[in-house]
Amino acid sequence: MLYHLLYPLHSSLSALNVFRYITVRSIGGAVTAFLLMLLLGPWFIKKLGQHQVGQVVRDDGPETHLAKQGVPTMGGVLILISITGSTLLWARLDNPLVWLMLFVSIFFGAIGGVDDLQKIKKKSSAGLSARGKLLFQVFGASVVGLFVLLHPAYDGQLSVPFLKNIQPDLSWFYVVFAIFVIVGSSNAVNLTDGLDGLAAGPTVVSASVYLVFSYLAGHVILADYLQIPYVQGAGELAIFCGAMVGACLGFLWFNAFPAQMFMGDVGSLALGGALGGVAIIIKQEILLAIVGGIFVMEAISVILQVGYFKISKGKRIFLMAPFHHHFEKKGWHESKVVVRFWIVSIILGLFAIATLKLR
Ligand code: 57M
Repeated sequence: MLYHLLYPLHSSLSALNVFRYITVRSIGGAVTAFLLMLLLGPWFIKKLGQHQVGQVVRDDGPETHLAKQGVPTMGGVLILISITGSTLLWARLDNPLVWLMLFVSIFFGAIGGVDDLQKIKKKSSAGLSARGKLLFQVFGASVVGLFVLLHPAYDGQLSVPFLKNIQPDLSWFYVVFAIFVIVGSSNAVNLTDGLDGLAAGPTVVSASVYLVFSYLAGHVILADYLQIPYVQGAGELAIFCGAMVGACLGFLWFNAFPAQMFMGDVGSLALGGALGGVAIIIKQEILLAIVGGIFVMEAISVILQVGYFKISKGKRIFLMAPFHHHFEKKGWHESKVVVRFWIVSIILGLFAIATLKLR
């Protein structure tokens, strides 16, 4: 919005030229979202408490989690408000990619929000049915699928990190792949969100990396130089990613151990869906498995554990899945697990950036 309001005045006041730059607006987006979280956080936590929007904690998990009963949840609503408000303020509103990403995050957030409200109302850890949730997620991701199907820039080719000359052509199957990436990413972040700061930290890292890649993908000269796919208008998604970084850092302020609020499914499904959406739109799909390696690892731990549990009729690979519970059960303090997962996430993020030059 600021671009449309202030940039046209640059001929009278040359300082307003800065609103042309994506770099400046991305930083503006991050700082605004962060401040929104910080300023509204205490009021929001109080409101959640007054309306008894508290977490229902399962009693079959690590014992330390029983103390978390009643911690205000659905902080994801504030994350979504900060991301949306900040993006609307700093991004160009004539860019369809920005609106598509806002739609994806709000739609996935709404699915999670309904789930959270049902759990709170029933005072149980069971909300929407898994099938119902998946159906809505597939529907939301199909909107992106339809976009890439109809948009001439998306030809079904995949970008493979390190192997820039190999671009497998998925043809029409790319749409199914896109839906899989978005739904998978949304659920993987959701599974990861089980310890204070565990989902928000790696999301900050992933969104930061995608901020850089969005900027480069939208820059015709840099994209060509680095041999990454050029996507017209993708640069504006750097502002959306910046808003995600700022909002998650602001959320971490309150979610750091011991958490004053949880994000709820409204936050985790939205953030995961948004990361998957950006990965598809800027054509850096496979990179998500590297940048979001923590989310992938958590999801795989659940698949392996549940699969083995069924085949072996009750035996387990990990002490408990998702993976983070395994370390808690081994006696690691929650904060130790979280910080170590962050370290791995940062290393993976740096590795992802390195793919720009390595091949
Ligand atoms: C939701 N939700 C947290 C909070 C957060 C198939 C199965 C493995 C699924 C999995 C599952 O349901 N995962 C997704 C995880 C919950 O947090 C809420 O949910 C939101 C995210 N969706 O924002 O609102 C609890 O997580 C803790 N938490 C924090 N800090 C945070 O910042 O401490 C969350 C955020 C909160 C709080 O305790 O109550 C969750 O874990 O429930 N299921 C599981 O994760 C369960 N695993 C399991 O049953 N494993 C089995 C195998 C055979 C499937 C096994 O390994 O034996 C575990 N979850 C819990 N207890 N709580 C185990 C039992």
